[in-house]
Amino acid sequence: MPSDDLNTLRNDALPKIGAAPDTEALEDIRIALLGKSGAVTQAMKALGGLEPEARKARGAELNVLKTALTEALAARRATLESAGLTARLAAQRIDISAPPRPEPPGAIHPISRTLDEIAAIFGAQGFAVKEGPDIEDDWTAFGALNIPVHHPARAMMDTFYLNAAFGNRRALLRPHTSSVQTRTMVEWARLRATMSETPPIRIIVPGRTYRSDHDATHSPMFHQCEGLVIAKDITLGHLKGCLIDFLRAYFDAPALPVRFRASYFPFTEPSMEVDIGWNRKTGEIGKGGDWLEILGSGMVHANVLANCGIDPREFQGFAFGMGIERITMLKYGIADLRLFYESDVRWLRHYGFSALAPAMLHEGFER
Ligand code: 2NL
Repeated sequence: MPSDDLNTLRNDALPKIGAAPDTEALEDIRIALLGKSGAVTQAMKALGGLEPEARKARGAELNVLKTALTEALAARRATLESAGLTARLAAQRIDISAPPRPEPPGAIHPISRTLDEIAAIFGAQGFAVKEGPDIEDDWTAFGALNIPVHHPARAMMDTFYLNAAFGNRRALLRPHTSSVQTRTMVEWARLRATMSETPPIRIIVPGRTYRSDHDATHSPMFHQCEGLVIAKDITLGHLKGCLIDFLRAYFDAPALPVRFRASYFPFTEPSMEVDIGWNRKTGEIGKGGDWLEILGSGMVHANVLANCGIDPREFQGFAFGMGIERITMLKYGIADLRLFYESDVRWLRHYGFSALAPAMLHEGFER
């Protein structure tokens, strides 16, 4: 049975704690009981003046009392705090019936639009889109492509080399997306060794490329799209049909004149530039007696196939490459390449495309 004074203290304190109207009042009660000069604290200090036997008994009583008060204080605090939160939530309710402020719709960048259109057109021809790293090694970007170490093409491409290496291969920023085709062929040749049947390679490779070059028509970062088809029976006829269809769909000109002109690339043999008909004076595409170079293409060089582990006596194929900025500028009459990368929202509003009208050219170009 606790001493009378402690009983009184308890019977007085507990209802007060339970009735504390807010956390400030509760804190005042806590200080009055358990603070430095609080009632319980004082009673604890007074223990020192008692006989050992009495001190032990009263000490135990005080501990029980202190625990009871501490628990009551915590319980009341929790109640007050949760009530406070409920009150705040009620007071700060958001009126979701208010009309939203209008947000200006974004626009698809012309480069993204061209990449979407290319994927849609080649997608309809059965091509898959492949991507790969922007940081490459010099074997994957040059060596495998029949461009030997001292070939002028390596210097020609003004490659950005990095102070890094992958084993004994130098790291660089890829100057074209062909390296992704190299990776695809190497992977495909490995897979083929484990399977009785392998589907043909039929890919396009859009992506960022880098060269140390900067003026109105060149940017150190730009975009290319290359394509690659490898199978047992692929001919130059497939190359021509594929690219003629692509160009007529992309420029939305069913009768677009297309010319294949002999050229040279180290990675293809034979190699061809692909020109389209246009009017040099008016810039109009599809009419007029002038030719405009659009693409590079050719049959994949036997050395390239062999470098990637593919037997050139069993397989052959074609490849092509084009500059995305260039064909975008031609199609939409954009004069300065540098504006592509300035992120000027006024330019983007003018030249951008609605995200609600995506490129879906596989729906048909027949007219
Ligand atoms: C151009 C010309 C071309 C290729 C790219 C290629 C890739 C492999 C094998 C063979 Cl892995 N060829 N790519 C072929 C011919 C032309 O690009 O004017 N690009 C902007």
